[in-house]
Amino acid sequence: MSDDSDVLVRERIEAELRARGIRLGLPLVLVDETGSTNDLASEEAMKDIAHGALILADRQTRGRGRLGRKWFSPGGQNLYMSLVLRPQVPVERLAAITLVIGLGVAEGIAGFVPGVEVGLKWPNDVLIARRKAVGILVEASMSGALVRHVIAGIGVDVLQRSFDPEIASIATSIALHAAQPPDRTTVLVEVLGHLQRRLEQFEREGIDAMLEDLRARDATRGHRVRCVAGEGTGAGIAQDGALRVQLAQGELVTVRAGDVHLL
Ligand code: BT5
Repeated sequence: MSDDSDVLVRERIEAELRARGIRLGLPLVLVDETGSTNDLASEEAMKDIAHGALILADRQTRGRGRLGRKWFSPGGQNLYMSLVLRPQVPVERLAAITLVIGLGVAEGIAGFVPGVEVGLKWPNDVLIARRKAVGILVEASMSGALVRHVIAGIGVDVLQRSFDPEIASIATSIALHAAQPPDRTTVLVEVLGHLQRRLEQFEREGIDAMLEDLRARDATRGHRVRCVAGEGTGAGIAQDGALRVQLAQGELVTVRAGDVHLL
């Protein structure tokens, strides 16, 4: 199966964002290639680039996930982006921002795959039909108890149809589920629109107002999972954004860190 590809053009992205009244994503820095957009974004953040700025790359040579894991980042096909955010939220509420971003991205891509389940796998994956299509890597820069800035790195598999053997059994893309594969710019603008709405809501109200929507997309609920505490069944997202798991031995635990695997 051959992969589709398209070209990202800065002027077109900026024009579409402006036409839709979307401020998130501007200013935009677009590069052909970089190591990791999260690193480029953190350099820009140190130079005081504005809240909402977007660093976007056609491909990455050292795309990364959490704990130094690799994010496959071939050119021409997917979105590799990092937003510089200076969220006005108390530091103790910041951890939930990964879920908020996941929700915004899920809503942004759902329209391209009608009738297909777009779910969130706590804490940082968006799944299409239960396979990973999006990874999110949030890195915060702190100064004491103050949040200086947050880099929200988002990788979205858009047009790619065949994956490296290492991830072939777990990864998917929008194109593999869409009747008509969208171009990357259209997906980017849609995702940024939804992200802007959810991030503004998060600053205003915390995650309370979106708990119902988060829970509706929870891909672990009622499914067998393995988490740091052991194996069990996903028992829903808690009020503060943590994940509850009903362990096989009977205990109900609250998971706040680490990976959760769907079994
Ligand atoms: C993540 O980590 O899922 C966060 C990935 C964030 C990537 C974005 S791209 C823009 C920005 N710049 C960066 O350098 N990173 C961010 P984690 O939960 O640790 O998952 C990593 C795992 O996802 C890998 O070990 C693979 O199993 C799988 N994986 C790697 N590349 C993938 C891809 N393209 N599509 C689907 N799954 C992939």
